[in-house]
Amino acid sequence: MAKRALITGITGQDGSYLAEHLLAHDYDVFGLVRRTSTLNFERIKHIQDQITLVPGDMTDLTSLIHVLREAQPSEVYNLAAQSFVPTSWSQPVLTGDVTALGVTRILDAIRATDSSIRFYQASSSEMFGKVREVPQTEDTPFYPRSPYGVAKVYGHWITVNYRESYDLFAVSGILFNHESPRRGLEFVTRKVTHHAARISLGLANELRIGNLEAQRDWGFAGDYVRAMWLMLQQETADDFVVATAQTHTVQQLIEVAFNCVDLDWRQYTVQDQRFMRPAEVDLLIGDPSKAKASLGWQPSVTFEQLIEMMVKADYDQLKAEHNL
Ligand code: NAP
Ligand code: G4F
Repeated sequence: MAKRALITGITGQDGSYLAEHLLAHDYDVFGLVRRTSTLNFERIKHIQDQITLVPGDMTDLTSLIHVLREAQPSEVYNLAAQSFVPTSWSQPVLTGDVTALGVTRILDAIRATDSSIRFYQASSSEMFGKVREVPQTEDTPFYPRSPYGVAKVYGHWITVNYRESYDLFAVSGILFNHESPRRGLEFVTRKVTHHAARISLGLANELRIGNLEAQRDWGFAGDYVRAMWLMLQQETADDFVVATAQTHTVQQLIEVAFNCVDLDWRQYTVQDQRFMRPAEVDLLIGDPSKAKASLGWQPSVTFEQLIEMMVKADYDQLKAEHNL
């Protein structure tokens, strides 16, 4: 019999890549989707006839219980979250409700319906925040710097707690930033690659940006969903850092993206206070040794390849949209 998996956050960047990965491994894939007045299935429209979408919301425990009863999954991947860091300052209570308490709701729904379900929690390198050591490992203490980071720390520890309290197979993947052509336009990589493509096509004339010095460990989302799946195929439940072990500044990101379209980034980049954060995460760089040793996982796409892939996708899409 085919394995059944439920993905919360299936309409997001990672949800779409994970759904493709599970379909390729012959899973029956169910996706939790919340009601919206206009459909937002852009990232999954190419696989929509191969998956089953079920209505629900991470703020509504009853809906989660119904979804689990209907889908009867053996694996649940909890990717749903308010995931944009700046929004977590303007909507801190909502962020806590969805990104933190949502984890308890789905864990409790699992306990109430079928405690043999294996559970993956999408934890984040944002939990390291003002980093206590470099590089960051599974043992590095957390020091979150945003309401989003604080909510993810809660989600991480409630996952560990349910594993230890109720013997659930519940794991937390501490994933560093991962990007793709499907990344939301508000995140810095996609904002930069989209603007580089727009400027080179004559559709825009500047990139307004915040902190150029922040450093991130950026990888490809397609590689990272493979790590999520591997974590649920192990004999014992454990937590893993997933990262490339390379870090780059936002300025380097802009340089690489603008080089892809033969533009000098300095001529088009304007620093704008509106994109600065009240508290910044200055430096993230992960040590994925444990994932490599135990899961056999390693990234397959370099930073330069990732940015080139994203610029090209934006360029091709804009050209087609504007008949250029
Ligand atoms: P994303 O593109 O922002 O997707 C978030 C998903 O969550 C969307 O499908 C969204 O649905 C859904 N969602 C939000 N609120 C919900 C609610 N109340 N009920 C049900 N669904 C809800 O995020 P992503 O980049 O794919 O990231 C996936 C997960 O990994 C998130 O938990 C994120 O915090 C975490 N993470 C991401 C990264 C990264 O670099 N990408 C790194 C570490 C951890 P709508 O489409 O309806 O909005
Ligand atoms: O792309 P970002 O918005 O991602 P951030 O804040 O690192 O969070 C992402 O990665 C986390 C994993 O570490 C996830 F958990 C989270 O859900 C999300 O996917 O910003 C990256 C850096 C920041 O230092 C920010 O200050 O880029 C800097 N930045 C500079 N100018 C900007 C901008 N970020 C954005 N979004 N927009 C700017 O104009």
